[in-house]
Amino acid sequence: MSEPVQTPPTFPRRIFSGIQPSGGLTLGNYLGALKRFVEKQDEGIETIYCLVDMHAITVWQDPVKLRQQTREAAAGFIAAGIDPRRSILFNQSQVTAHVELAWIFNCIARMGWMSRMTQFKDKAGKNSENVSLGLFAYPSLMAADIMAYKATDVPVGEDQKQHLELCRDIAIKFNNDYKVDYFPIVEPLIEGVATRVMSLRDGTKKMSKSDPSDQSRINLTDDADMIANKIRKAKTDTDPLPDSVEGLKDRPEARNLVNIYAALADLAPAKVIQDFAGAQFGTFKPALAELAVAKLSPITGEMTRLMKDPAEIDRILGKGADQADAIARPIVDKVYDIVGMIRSRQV
Ligand code: AQP
Repeated sequence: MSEPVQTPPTFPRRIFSGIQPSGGLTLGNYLGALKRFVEKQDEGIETIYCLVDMHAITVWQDPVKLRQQTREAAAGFIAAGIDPRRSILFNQSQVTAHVELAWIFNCIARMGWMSRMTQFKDKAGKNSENVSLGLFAYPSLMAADIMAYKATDVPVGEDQKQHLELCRDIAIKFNNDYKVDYFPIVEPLIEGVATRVMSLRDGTKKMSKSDPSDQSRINLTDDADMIANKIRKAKTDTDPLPDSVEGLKDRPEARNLVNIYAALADLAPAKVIQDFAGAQFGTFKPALAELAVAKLSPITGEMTRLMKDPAEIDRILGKGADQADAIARPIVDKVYDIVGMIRSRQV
């Protein structure tokens, strides 16, 4: 007799994503992640968003600044449209299920898998002997962040694609090793024209909050003059804008500015090129600066207002952590059971 065919379980759709409070939020974080987080919330799917402070300390963080940056990031989320009544918003360290599951995943993930992570190689550079063990294990904690909620969909920028593939590998290996269908296999949601916003100083490098040059990025806390000034000074070539997107192929800086414009205006890059075909940067940059200020100023203003009441931000994060814990705790407790740990304390 043939074996009965097992249909894999279906998992309810749940969205999880996070941002490190390792500096101020950038335009890259906004267009590649935050703006998308708001769209997902507005689609009515359950959304869980996390300020991943445990990830942030994989690189040294000043404790006073870390607290400040975490509150500022929370303010950025809310100002950008995350509604704590409709999404769960919290900081990672308040929900211990993340690190507990990360340890178990450290025992599932293979050294070879981790060694292939390009973000580790980029961040460690020539100094790999001297970076923290946490930086190496970062993708395992990221997999735990997602799997602690059995999240099915993870909106991220392009740079996180490899980490999500690793998350899938860990979930598959866990399910196989323990002969269970316990964890879903996540789908990365890498969508839109701004999945990789590049540095304003070098169109081949990702815009990053930890880049030593503040001129390389637009921060969500920058005022209108700073935004306009950074865009005016952004590196470009000397040619006018082409009349088709193909003409941007070998022009990384020009392509970056066109993509930023398109993402901010919710237009296709082809439409932006159609509107600005043949324009010099002397014309395009002021238009981009005007658009960026119009889109970002309301967020900056709201962030400034929210930051005046840090106790309220802490209250929102605490309430979100309670809600997150209520989902993650039973999921991680069941993992202990699956792997064979005795859990006999009376609580
Ligand atoms: N330049 C970018 N373009 C598009 N998306 C981006 N993201 C980050 N930079 C860009 C997306 O933002 C989310 C949160 O990222 P993160 O802060 O957790 O870590 P990161 O990707 O390492 O971002 P940074 O700014 O480069 O941080 P540092 O400098 O601290 O390492 C992710 O979805 C990411 O894809």
